[in-house]
Amino acid sequence: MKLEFADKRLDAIGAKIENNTRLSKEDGLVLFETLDLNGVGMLAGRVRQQRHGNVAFYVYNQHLNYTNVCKNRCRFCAYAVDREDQGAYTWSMDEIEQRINDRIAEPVNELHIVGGLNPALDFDYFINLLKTVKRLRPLAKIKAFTCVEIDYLSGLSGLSIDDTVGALKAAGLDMMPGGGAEVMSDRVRDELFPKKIDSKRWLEIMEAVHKNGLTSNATMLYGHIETMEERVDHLLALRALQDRTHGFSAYIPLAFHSKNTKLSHLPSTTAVDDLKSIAVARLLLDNFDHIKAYWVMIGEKLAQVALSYGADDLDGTIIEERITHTAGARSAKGLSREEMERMIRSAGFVPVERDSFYRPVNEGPTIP
Ligand code: V47
Ligand code: SF4
Repeated sequence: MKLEFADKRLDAIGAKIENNTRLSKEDGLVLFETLDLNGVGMLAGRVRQQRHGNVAFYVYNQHLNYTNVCKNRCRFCAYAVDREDQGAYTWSMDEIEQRINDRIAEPVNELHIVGGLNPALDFDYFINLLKTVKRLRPLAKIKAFTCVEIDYLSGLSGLSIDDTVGALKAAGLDMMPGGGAEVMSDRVRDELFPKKIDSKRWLEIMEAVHKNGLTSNATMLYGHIETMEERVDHLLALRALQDRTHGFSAYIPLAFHSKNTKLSHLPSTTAVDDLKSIAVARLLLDNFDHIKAYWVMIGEKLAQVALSYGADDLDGTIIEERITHTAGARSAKGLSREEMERMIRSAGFVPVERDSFYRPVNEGPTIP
């Protein structure tokens, strides 16, 4: 069926998608700049339907943010503190064990583990962390550490990136989350996160990780000072790396939350921008299998709508998310499996609980 667009520039983009012609940077800019949100959504919804039919994925997961002490202190981050600040914490192995044991009766399939760059921790801490989690949850997958942490751990261990990843894998690492790239622009980095690794290093580490046989996700932090061109360049850089490695599993746009950050004067992202960020990604990232609507950041209600705008995954049930909630997110702290499935069903999709590799799981396989 031919789609009708309010913005006629979408006709040519629609024709390209129909003919499996890759979209260009100019197409990406049109998609971000057009006011025809529904037009972009129809295109993305159709691609999503072709790839995944009526299925919408979610994972039963638990977040562990092992420390909020971070030497980078990015200007957009409300979560990180200095060691001597009130509220600074670093979990010992006993505390990590306690947190996992608190939910041991629940069928957690994935542990999502990230934290700050805390100079008080040595490489053994990270190896023990993975081993402890694996011992308590042998059947769950561990998705841990962004490229920023991997770079830091390579410095701590004195090992190459390949050997660092090898040591973490041997201790239990199964895959990597997508954070840390923020927006791949030197201009934005200079202003917002000058101490963090640059985009060249992020891409280099991701490439090494993929070549070491681990899959990962990719993200983009949007809705602060970035331009539309910087957004498109970021997506195209991810697409180019994916052409080489095929190691990315999902892409997740992350809506900036400004509360308690050095950018607290900036307004929240709008629903239109949130939906467009999902839909444009679905169209530009033609070599990514999955696009996630991260309900923690855009709220449960908009995440439901996003399933019709290109997203096929709502991420997880998530227990105890800290990074976005410290920055003012008003979404729930976690959702039950029933709530997740109700959200998906009432949006017109069929829920499929998955593991970290998008394999469907049956009820409760991960309780040791
Ligand atoms: O890299 C930090 C972002 C990321 C703020 O791979 C903020 O499955 C919004 O990467 N407002 C960490 N965002 C989270 C992340 C993630 C989340 C869910 C799933 C996956 C996955 C990965 O959070 C950081 C940074 O980009 N962040 N501060 C803030 N104020
Ligand atoms: Fe540290 Fe990550 Fe926060 Fe930056 S975003 S200050 S690297 S915890």
